Amino acid sequence: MNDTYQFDMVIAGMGQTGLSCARFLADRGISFAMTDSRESPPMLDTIRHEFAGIVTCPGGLDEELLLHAGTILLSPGISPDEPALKAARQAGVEMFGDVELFCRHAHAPLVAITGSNGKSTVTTLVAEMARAAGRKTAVGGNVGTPALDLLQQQGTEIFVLELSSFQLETLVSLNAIAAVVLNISEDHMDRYDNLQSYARAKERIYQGNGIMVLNRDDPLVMAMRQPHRNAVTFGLDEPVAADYGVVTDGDRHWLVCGDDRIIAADELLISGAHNLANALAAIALADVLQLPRENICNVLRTFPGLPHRCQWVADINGVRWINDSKGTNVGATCAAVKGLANNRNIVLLAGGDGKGADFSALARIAQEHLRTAILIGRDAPRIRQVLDAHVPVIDAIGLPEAVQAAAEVAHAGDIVLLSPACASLDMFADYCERGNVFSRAVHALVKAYD
Ligand code: UMA
Ligand code: ADP
Repeated sequence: MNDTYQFDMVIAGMGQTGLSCARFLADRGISFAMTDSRESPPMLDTIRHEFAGIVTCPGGLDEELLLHAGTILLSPGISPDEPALKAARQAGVEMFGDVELFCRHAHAPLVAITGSNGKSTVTTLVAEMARAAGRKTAVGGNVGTPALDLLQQQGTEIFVLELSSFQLETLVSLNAIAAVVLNISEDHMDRYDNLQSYARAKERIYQGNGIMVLNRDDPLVMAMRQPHRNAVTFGLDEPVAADYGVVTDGDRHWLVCGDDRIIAADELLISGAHNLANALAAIALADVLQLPRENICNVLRTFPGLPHRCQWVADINGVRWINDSKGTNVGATCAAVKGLANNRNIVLLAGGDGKGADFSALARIAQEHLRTAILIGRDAPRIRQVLDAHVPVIDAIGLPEAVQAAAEVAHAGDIVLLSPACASLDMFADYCERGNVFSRAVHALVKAYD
């Protein structure tokens, strides 16, 4: 590489995050170059068009470029353990991600949300609650809009950020006024050595001195409690003191804070025990922001849930079809099945890229709740090994074929649930495309039966 190739920053990754970093740096006149391991990263054309003359090196992380960087700005999808990045770090080059840069420049209170499952639901609930209370709210991070893009919104009073373990790995300047780890279950085991190292990445959300919001039903989260910090807990049992929980009165369940009844569970539009936990976490975070309870409750009464999360698609001949394409790990699929099941009435469509997961927890829900499992994708054989002893298993070559097979085996009263316990990337662009393919195949069935 030419010696003149020296940049204040080298952005690793030319996806959404890389583009947001480039815009941030260009606006501030900071020199940068970009590299990506892929031959054709998704934002390459946009970047070359928007930043004419910028050095872009796709087709492999460019070690020379990285070694000569002042700082490496790392996209979340790239592991810091990539050899070229390790070499640059060993040579003394500083490295962090977009959220670190965001934290150094954000000047409004920040609520931070992580966990293996429920992040986007809780992030959206808190942001909607803040907006309902008339607070100018910017929401983003892993849920969609890259953090740095949020800085362009003028007059923001509250930032609500969903943070993935990847984004937390290199973060040191976070100081959220309230932060939560919703739960920990296995995910991204193709990137972490074990569950402990994944949990350690998540735990980084509790840096700083804000209120720790903790899930008391999850021992791995409770182990993160720091004794000298202010903390509140949430859980599905009766709470003590000013913690959040559920009490039962006759046949009604109430979401409460201490003795204070906030809302009855049957008033919520989102369903399943996991969503009660999500609602409690959102209330706890909203209370730190001192949002009026009236606004909090109105949002809980009207929020229909996000697309591709246990989303109703159709009822056909007494069979209900549900799209939970965002169920991308074993914990999410178990929660979705338990939340929806009534005896063994679930026909589960699962499979895809398991990200190195251990699928054995699916055996228990299979025994209790599944009529049949229909499998697609790369890791179908590994899931079959776990399920075979407990439930009939059918292989399908694609999702439309899986929908056809499900229509043949489902009985009236059953639920056909797409909740793959896997990422979609072996067969689809993302979980949204997978969910849309499912919904289209189900709607085609509706027409066929008309
Ligand atoms: N990639 C390469 N080589 C590279 C750079 C990326 O192969 O040099 C691959 C990654 O392995 C990944 C994909 O490209 O499979 C995207 O990586 P990226 O870092 O460019 O991702 P962005 O487009 O910037 O999107 C990221 C988040 N994606 C990931 O962390 C993988 C988005 O979360 C997030 O919405 C966005 O930033 C804005 O903050 C998505 C996600 O899947 C929804 N997150 C994971 C999850 O929720 O499980 C963590
Ligand atoms: P994330 O952003 O963490 O992926 P989402 O809110 O998008 O979480 O929900 C994704 C899926 O995870 C849902 O479709 C559901 O299957 C499952 N899920 C949601 N909340 C929880 C929870 N609190 N515990 C376990 N599983 C959950």
